[in-house]
Amino acid sequence: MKTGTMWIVCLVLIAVWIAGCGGPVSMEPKIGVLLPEAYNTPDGMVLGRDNFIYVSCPNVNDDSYPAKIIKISSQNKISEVVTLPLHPETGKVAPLGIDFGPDGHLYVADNQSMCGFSEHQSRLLRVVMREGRAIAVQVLVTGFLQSNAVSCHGDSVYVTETSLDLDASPMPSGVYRFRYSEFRGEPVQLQPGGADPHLIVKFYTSNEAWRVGANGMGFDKEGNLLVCNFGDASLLKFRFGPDGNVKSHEVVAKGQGMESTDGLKVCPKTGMVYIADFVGNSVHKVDPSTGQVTTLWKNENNSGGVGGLLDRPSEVCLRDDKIYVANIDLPLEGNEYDAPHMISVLPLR
Ligand SMILES: [Ca+2]
Ligand SMILES: [Ca+2]
Repeated sequence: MKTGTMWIVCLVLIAVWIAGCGGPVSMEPKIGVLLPEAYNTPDGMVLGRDNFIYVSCPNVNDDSYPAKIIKISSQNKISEVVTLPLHPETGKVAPLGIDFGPDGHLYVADNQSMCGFSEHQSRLLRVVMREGRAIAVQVLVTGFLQSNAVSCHGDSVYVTETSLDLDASPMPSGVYRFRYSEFRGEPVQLQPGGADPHLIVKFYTSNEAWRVGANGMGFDKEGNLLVCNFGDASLLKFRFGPDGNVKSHEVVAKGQGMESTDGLKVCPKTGMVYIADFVGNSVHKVDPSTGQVTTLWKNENNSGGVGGLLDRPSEVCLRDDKIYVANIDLPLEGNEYDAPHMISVLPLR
């Protein structure tokens, strides 16, 4: 080998070694948690203080298996938290959004429209926890059309209502707020159609192809409310005044590669907002200070979820240095419900 060629070979080897040490991390999703048929439809997720991820499994894709909440250990092992009791009239239950309250109990949206019931039968439930075990399930609020995300913040629990009127165009949706102190006696019964005083935020979705409104939700470090408008593929921010009422409404980001905005999580360290994009089979990061969207991963529709590819992702959850992504795999718009059922993982960046 000539000296010049040797030098080129050496430089190439050094470049490969440097890339291997400090190059970009592969963003391709992997299977984080392979779910058996008993947990065939994963959706809402929240990280507990015990570092378990708590996951809602409405199991609407194969409801011969009852709806459950499960939890995922740091070694990605599955255990059951609770089997949810059925709605007394519909005979179904469909847990979606989930969050821990300051009392250590789980607050869970039961979205009856997932089971075909859209006569204001959806609810907010509380799973009473004691020493890591579920000991009771209480009905706190009834009368939602499509209760979806749940966020506990301060003295209240917030619930997104994905539609306030299924026939209206553009379609209204919004956010309800309930003080924990209201949950003493009988369940709160909502007035329909946006008339209830618990409704603090209302906005519209103009995309007629995806008539899906308020969806994922969270709070930033300053206590501002962040909400996804699914059909319009946007992230909204609402500020509160000193009286606790919402005083401003701004669009943080819209589009820029986002085809829908489903579940979200705010990174407690960086403030970045991570969003599952159900329609786009992708996961995005939004910088709320600039509104810039970075697509962290995207794959084609109907991937099957093979090898961890996204298969209609509906929710994200952040743990350690990973983004967990629940693939709800609903058979809509060209997607088939198919095995594997799973939670994907991506490196957090
Ligand atoms: Ca699929
Ligand atoms: Ca699948």
